[in-house]
Amino acid sequence: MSDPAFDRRLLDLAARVAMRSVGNVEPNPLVGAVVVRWSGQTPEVIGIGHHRRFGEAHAERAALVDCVRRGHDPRGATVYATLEPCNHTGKQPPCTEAIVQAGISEVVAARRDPNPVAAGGFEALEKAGVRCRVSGASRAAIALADPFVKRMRMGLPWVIAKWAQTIDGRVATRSGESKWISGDRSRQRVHRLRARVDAVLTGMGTVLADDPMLTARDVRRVRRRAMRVVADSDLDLPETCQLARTAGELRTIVACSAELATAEITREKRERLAAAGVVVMGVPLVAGRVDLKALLGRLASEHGVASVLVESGPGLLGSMLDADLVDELVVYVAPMMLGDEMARAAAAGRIAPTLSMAQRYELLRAKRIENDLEVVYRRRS
Ligand code: AOF
Ligand code: ZN
Repeated sequence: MSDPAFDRRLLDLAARVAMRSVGNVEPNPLVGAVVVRWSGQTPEVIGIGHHRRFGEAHAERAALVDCVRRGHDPRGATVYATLEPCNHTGKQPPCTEAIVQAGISEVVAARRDPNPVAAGGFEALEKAGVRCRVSGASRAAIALADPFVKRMRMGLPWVIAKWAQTIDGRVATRSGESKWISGDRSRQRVHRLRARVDAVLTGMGTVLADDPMLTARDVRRVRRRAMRVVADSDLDLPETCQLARTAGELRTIVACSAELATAEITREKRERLAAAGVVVMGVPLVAGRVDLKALLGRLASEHGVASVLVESGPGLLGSMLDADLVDELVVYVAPMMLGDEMARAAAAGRIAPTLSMAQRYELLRAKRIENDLEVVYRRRS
């Protein structure tokens, strides 16, 4: 059965279940699958599964197990998966094997697996007589593997920038007052987000203005303990700030210029930071600032970072956007108006003097959080 409306419905469902495990499976992809039996034109979902935790069963196997547990026979059924079934033995046996053994007759996947080690699922399945096709009908199912695909192709983590703004797009008053723009529930959701990423990135401006902790507080289940990273080209981070004071408990990295990371004049400062548990990382500079792309690459390669949450002021965010390093925006819009052109905007960059040069985003989700709006955008590739 190949009907875009059904494809979308079934792949949307697979994507929705997979989303439950954000923060539990990375650096593996989020993957969801449903097993469907067609009676004429009507699909009956007889099994649902997703990849729940890094190292554990893949989505397709989980869906097939669910199908049998519910008393259904998967023979002749169709598997809708958000990612092409893997064809390798890693921490898990190949999904292709399970699919063939179960007697599945067709596989519909939202996208091919970009991992060269696991790829080739479609070819192996077709050889065994299972029909395979890619369906682009579900935006949610395609979007699910974006972080994984990016890391595979570019060796860079998935970067999410978050901020809270007024209706007229300001993140602080002209004097820098910003506590609080969004409501309690929105701020709680930010803590939950922090508990699902590998690193939180901020700039020295924010450290000096807010002295933040950047930890996930009052979160029921902390899925990942995010390291804190400060972009601080001049190595100014005070040893007395909250980040340095808690560096013994939570990995804290200060990224400064490669020169200052080894220079004699900073030796004592570096020793004091090291004694507090802060890791000093020397990074090349571009235009006098830390090369953010290089920083992200090293966080991925040296610290296994798959996702980064940027929580910074307009300066660092502007640089991140200028360099086109941000993949996703999570914006809280609070029902508040400043109407002051001197009040601060989210990003101070130089992206676009004309509309035709504007960076374009796609609206992924919007949700009401009490009186705020939580809006998620993705960079258009
Ligand atoms: C799937 N379904 O649910 C996932 C897949 O080390 P392993 O055995 O867990 O394999 C990880 C690789 O398998 C991962 O990099 C990706 O290519 C694929 N992940 N594949 O069919 C899943 N998580
Ligand atoms: Zn698999």
